[in-house]
This record gives sequence, C-alpha cells and structure tokens, in this order.
Amino acid sequence: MSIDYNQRIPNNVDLAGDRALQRALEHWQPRFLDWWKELGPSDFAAADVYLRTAVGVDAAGWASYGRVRMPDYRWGIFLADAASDRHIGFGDHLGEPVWQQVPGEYRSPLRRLIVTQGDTEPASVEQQRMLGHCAPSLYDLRNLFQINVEEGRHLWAMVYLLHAYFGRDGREEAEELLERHSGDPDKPRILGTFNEPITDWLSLFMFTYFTDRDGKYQLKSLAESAFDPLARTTQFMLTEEAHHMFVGETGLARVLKRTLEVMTAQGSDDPARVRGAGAIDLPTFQRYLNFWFSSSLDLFGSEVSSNAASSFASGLKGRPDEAQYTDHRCVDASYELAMPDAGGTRVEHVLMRNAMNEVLRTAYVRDCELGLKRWNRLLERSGFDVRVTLPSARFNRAIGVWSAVRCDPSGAQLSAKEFERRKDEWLPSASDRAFVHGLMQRVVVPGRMAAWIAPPERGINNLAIDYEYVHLA
Ligand code: BYC
Ligand code: FE
Ligand code: FE
Repeated sequence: MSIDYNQRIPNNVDLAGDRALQRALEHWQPRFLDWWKELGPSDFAAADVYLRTAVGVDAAGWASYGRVRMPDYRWGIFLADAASDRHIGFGDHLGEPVWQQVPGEYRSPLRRLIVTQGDTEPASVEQQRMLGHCAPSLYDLRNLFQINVEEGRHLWAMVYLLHAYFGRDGREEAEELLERHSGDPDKPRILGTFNEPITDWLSLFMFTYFTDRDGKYQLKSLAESAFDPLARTTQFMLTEEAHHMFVGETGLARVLKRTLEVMTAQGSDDPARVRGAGAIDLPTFQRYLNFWFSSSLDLFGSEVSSNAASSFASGLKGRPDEAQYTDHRCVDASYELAMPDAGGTRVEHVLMRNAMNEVLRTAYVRDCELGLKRWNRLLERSGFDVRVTLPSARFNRAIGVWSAVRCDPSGAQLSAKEFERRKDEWLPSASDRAFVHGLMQRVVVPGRMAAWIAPPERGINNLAIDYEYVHLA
C-alpha cells in the first residue's frame, strides 16, 4: 500500500479505515509536536533544512529530498509491505503463521519491548538538542536534523503499535513516552545510555556509530518477530538507521583524518601539540570511544537473562538475520560464558535461550570492529604506529556479570581503588571534556568546516559539499 500524504498523519496502514484509531493518534499528534518544540532541536524551527522524507516504502520511494522546516516535517506511520504467507522463524511456535494480533499471554512482555524500543527514540532527540548551536558545518547540521526527525518518526512507529494493538494501556504508555526525559532525575529514560548527555560532536559521532548500531541489532531481532506489525515496522526503520550509522562512521573518520593531517605536519603524535593545533588528539578520541562503546554494550542487557529466554521462546524477539542459523528452537543448545571468579574467570555453560543477549552483543561487537579496521587503515597509511582499539567487553560495564568487577581496557581485573586512580587514562576526564567543548565552534558558511574535522568525501544526494544544506532564517 502506498503512503497517503493527504491525511493529517501520513501512513500506509489505511488509518482512515479505522476512525477510532485515527482519532486517538490525531489526539496524540499535538502532544508530540509540543514535545518537539520543547525538547527537540533547540532553535532552528524556522530554518529550511534539506531533508529526506519517505514517500513510499520501496526502493524508489523511501528517499525523497526537499527543503522543509523541521516542525513541518511529515512524521507518519510507514510499515514495510507485508510478506505473503510469513511464518514464525524461531522459538516454540516455529513454523506457525505469524500473528496479526497480540496473543493475550504475550501482551505484557511484548508491550515492554515496544515501550523500551520507543523510549530510546525521543531520548536521543533530547540528548542531541543543543548540538545545532555548535555544528562544525552546514552539512553536519543537516545530518543532525535528518537523524533527529527520523528518531521522531521511530517514536511514531512504536506509538502506532501501542495505540493500534494495546488498547488503553497502550495509549497510556504512549503518553508516558513523552513524559520521561533523558537525564531527568525523577523520570529518566529507561536505558542507561539514553540518559548520558551529548553536548559535543565527538560524542554525537561516537553515539551514532556505537549506540545507533545497538539500534540496528535490536531492530534486526525485532524484525524477526512473530508479531507481524512489529516485524514490518522495524524492517522499515532499518532503512533509515543506515544513515545514522553512516554519520557516525564517516564523522569519526573525518575527525581522524584531520588529526592525522596535524600530526603529519608536525611530525609528531604528541597529544599536547595536536591539541595546540586545534585538533582532537588520539588518546582523547580513544577515551571517548571507550566510554560510548562500553555504555552501548550495556544496552544488550545481562549475559544470562530469563527475559531474553522467554522473548525468544515465545517468538517476540529473534536473533539478527535468524535465517543464518540452523537451530531455530535452541531447546537443548548451550552457550559457553566466561564469568568473573575471584580475580580470574570461570567458564559456565548456560542454556542458549538464556544467553540470547550475549549472542546479540557478540554479533554487535564484530560489526563495530569493521569501522575500526577502516579507521586504522587511515592511521597505517599516515605512517604513525598508533592504532585505535575496541576495549574489552569487560571494561566499564554497568549491566551484567562484568558490572560486579572493575577491569582495565584489556580486560584485566583490578581493584576499585586502582580503577578510580587510573580511570582518567581510559575514560574522558573533566579536562578532556573541557578541551573538546572548547573546540565546538559553530561554522555556518556553506562548505566551510571547523578546524577539528576534515570535510566529507561527498555531499548528500550527489549535491556539492558547499551546497547550503540548511538555510538559516
Ligand atoms: N540500562 O534481563 P535483563 C535504538 C534492565 S537502541 C538500564 O538484563 P533484558 C536507538 C532491563 O530493562 C535499541 N536498564 O535484560 C539508538 C530490565 O529491567 P526490568 C533499543 C537496563 O530484559 C540510538 C532489567 O535490567 N531497543 O533504537 O533481557 C538512537 C533486567 O534485564 C539496561 C531495544 O532495547 C540498561 N542498559 O534486555 C535512537 C529493544 N539493560 O524490565 C534509538 C527492546 C537492561 O526488570 N528492548 N536493563 O525493569 C529489549 O530487547 C530489552 O529490554 C533489553 C534488555 C535488550 C534492553
Ligand atoms: Fe531510531
Ligand atoms: Fe537511529
């Protein structure tokens, strides 16, 4: 079904055919807009932004570009086309037809998954709301706003499911998605990373590389869901997600490129001299990476989780690309897990179903490594010996078995006191943050870049890099 843009809420779910649902969502719409005005991008409401909007869910329609003011963006409900004759691909219901309604016994865990997913979307917009004021270029400013409007749409995607399939509870949850706020001491967002402040662009690029990538893995596992409307909506969200991770990967590559230019010109990788030239030194880059990677690892939940086991068993949440596996039930399969034990480790065999969070996390780590390989090729070519690395998954964890002990980035355990003493070597210190903040100067001349970042290799949608991607009012 094509997207109907003549409706107040653009959609491809025949919203007009269900008056009660349409009214309920039209009632929620002004609340969303109020939230956007209050907690979306600070200022810039009058700016014309070169944005991508979906006009169809197929390859031809999902990326249509034009100039839009953000408050006029057409947030809507877009589901990937239904696959005919889709069957459940994993768990106890393997091979049964997928569900178009929520089975009563799974209502509450399914709602919890949808609410948790939905909560992250507006959280990220809240986290990023001040960044427009210190964007390193108009190109980057546009990318930030593109991500922000799409995360707003991802909230719509989950709110649609809550309204359409969860009755009164769903409507209440939809209200609460606008009432919790990132970093709010009384009503914080659900997951840890989404309460961390993002007030500089190095953090934004780390977040879009590492945290949006958690989004990719979670969405991919929800795209396998037996609940077909959830599978279809997350499938379409994944097409938008690719750009968010692109911004992270290329943003970080551009930071490194600029740093390497400075290091080459000076013939030295001395952090103080790199900083003196207005670029981000590699140790600081590595500490930001350590922070956002370890925080994002927590988003997968505990290594051993009965929630994860029942989500898999009941067909609510599968594994990314479930078709790659041969055993889709995982009834007897086990998983070897290294646990901390008296300063060392011991291996425990746990049921595969209970280890699903760890299965996802491991796939995620492998995906994260690809970017590091590319960045390290830049470092290699520059002739310097330094490399960037992913810290051990045991480092700086707040969730799961490794949260009980302190480890250094190599994974070696140390005392809490020792960790405290050395943590500024491994995580951004107050002075790192002050330095990075000091670099964040706004650049608004088309084609110009802040001194700490190299220009992108190409513009958006084949436009020039010096195209005026945002026309400031
Ligand atoms: N922080 O059995 P456990 C995205 C809680 S990102 C705080 O270990 P479970 C995006 C957990 O909620 C993708 N709390 O874990 C990216 C539970 O609490 P309750 C977001 C945490 O349930 C960038 C308790 O600990 N999508 O889209 O197996 C920009 C014990 O739970 C954390 C999803 O996450 C944490 N890090 O798995 C914009 C998918 N981790 O219920 C957007 C939906 C765990 O006992 N969510 N807890 O009070 C899920 O699949 C699961 O809820 C989780 C946790 C994987 C998050
Ligand atoms: Fe999202
Ligand atoms: Fe995203």
